[in-house]
Amino acid sequence: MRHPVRVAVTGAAGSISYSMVYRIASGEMFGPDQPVILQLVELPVAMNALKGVAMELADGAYPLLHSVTLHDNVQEGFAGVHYAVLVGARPRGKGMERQDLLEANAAIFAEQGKALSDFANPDVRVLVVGNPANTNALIASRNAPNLSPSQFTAMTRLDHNRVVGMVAEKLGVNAGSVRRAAIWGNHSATQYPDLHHAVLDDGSSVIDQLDAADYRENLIPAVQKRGAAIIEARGLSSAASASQAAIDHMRDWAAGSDRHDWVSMGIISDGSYGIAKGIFYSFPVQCNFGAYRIIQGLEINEMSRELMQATEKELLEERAMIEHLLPKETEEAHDNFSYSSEPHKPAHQELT
Ligand code: NAX
Repeated sequence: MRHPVRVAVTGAAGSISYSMVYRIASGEMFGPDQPVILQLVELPVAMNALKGVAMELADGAYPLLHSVTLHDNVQEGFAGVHYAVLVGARPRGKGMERQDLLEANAAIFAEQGKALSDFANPDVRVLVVGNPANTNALIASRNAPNLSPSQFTAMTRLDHNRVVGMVAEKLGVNAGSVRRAAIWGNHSATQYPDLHHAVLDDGSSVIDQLDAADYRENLIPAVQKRGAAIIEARGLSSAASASQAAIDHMRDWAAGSDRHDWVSMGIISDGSYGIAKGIFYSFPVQCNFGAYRIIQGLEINEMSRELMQATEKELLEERAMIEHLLPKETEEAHDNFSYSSEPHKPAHQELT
């Protein structure tokens, strides 16, 4: 039996986590032969609810669940972790401006980045789910001087899965047969779901089977606004699909993604496709045992360029709003980080 991996989840008593932690315990994130230790983190006010989550984890009698610890602070909650899924974030309150929201989250994610840097396993891999996810990932990584920015990612896999699901429905095919979709940019309404390179299992081009006006005027906005549509229908935000996306993201990052397909991840921009360095921007990537690699050399047409730049602009604006809160000393390292294509070992294999 392998040694267990330590997995921290923040916001662990919230809706997304309630759809996720049981699936981590059953092996869906790290595989059916990988035991896990769950280190669940919540705000002090939610510790009682978190105890309930832990009771249900015990009642699931999961063979892969080595142990569960509960924490009301990240310094203890992140101790020794190999993976961290940062779900908890400050939601937008009444009368709160975008700047207030960014600043409130900057304080949370700065503390979390620092704690990861100081207390997590040096090979930790971090997924930021809590919104605004891309800029929160930037803040966390800039506050983690002992870690590489490539160890931080923001979740755009839900957007990726959404466009795959929608186009599959439109073309009357199974979602599993749609490959090479891409999400560019921010996890927000400016994101660009790009189907220009997508193919079906039989090798046929997806974009050739779509009506160009329908793609631009209906499908792209439907993906961009899917979160709002779910809130409108359900009265609650997406939780099951968000949890699925987090599981897909971490599983592919840790174990490798399908080599015939791409996935989308919000990652530190290295300047690929002319996107400003140093922001967390979603690119199409392939993963190979703990490392990701941006898909290079794609032809970008005028429409794509325009949409990729619109979402880049929003991320640059978000960064400008919290720039004064970013530590200066990590700026140069961030902008000049070099991505090693040498695959890392999965963090947990080093333990065994
Ligand atoms: P909930 O409000 O149900 O749960 C959030 C939980 O986080 C609460 O239990 C709260 O006590 C806890 N929390 C808040 N601040 C914390 C902190 N500093 N440390 C530890 N715990 C903290 O929200 P839920 O529906 O689970 O959504 C969580 C986050 O995911 C939100 O920010 C949401 O906007 C974001 N989402 C991101 C998505 C993505 O694709 N990147 C999609 C789904 C979701 O909208």
